[in-house]
Amino acid sequence: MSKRGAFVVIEGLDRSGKSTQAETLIKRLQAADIPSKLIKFPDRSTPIGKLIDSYLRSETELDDHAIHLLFSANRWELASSIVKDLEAGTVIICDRYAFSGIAFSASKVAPSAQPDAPTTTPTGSNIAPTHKTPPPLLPYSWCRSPDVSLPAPDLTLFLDILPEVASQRAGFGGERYENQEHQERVRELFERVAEEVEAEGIGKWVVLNGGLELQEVSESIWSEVKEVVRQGVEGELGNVKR
Ligand code: NYM
Ligand code: MG
Repeated sequence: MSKRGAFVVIEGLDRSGKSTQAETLIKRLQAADIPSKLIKFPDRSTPIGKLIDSYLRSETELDDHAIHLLFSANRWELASSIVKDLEAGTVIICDRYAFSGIAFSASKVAPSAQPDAPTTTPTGSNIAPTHKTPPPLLPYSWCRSPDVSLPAPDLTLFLDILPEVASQRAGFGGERYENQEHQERVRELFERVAEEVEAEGIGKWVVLNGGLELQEVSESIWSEVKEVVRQGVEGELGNVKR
């Protein structure tokens, strides 16, 4: 069996540098004459992607379940072309994937359940604000389901950055979910996703320091991918598991 292209996903919080790094990486692959393609989720160009874009800009309201399913459907729209490209030997660099879908949706909480809002007991006495994580709007396992069976990445690079650092970067706050509290919960959810991916043993999950200088991050990415993108992958493409 001939080798296929590697499926590499870059994940992280908003403003963690994913898009910049994905572009740098694809240029490097092209300069090395390695057949490669850059894709991004959400893909805002499709009809489903346009609904997602409008939701993220707060131009439309959608039920939390519905938007979650649309994000997943947006991946399913491209799933067969991803498989085709990988089998043809093309490396796929993917800016966000199903892991963002799980982490961003499963970290949603009801506005009234935001931490730090002092609550009042029936007797009128104030309860001190707690920093306990409020209950999620969508169960974690429900959030995972729609992406089950999608092609699984061979390698996921998580650009780790502290939410307080990300929130200081230019452009932060323009879209839904771009607030520090949500990003803190997203980061915790990503940790859970990472543990599960590692336990499944289907693809590799690597955490890289996204707080370094651009070039240092690019180099750390390159040292993780260079072998697999040059040599291709021997085994069959995996699937996202339940
Ligand atoms: N996002 C992204 C989700 O909530 N679910 C998903 O499945 C995906 C792929 O959309 N805040 C969120 C993460 C981001 C936002 O992504 C838009 P980007 O990479 O900023 O365009
Ligand atoms: Mg963003």
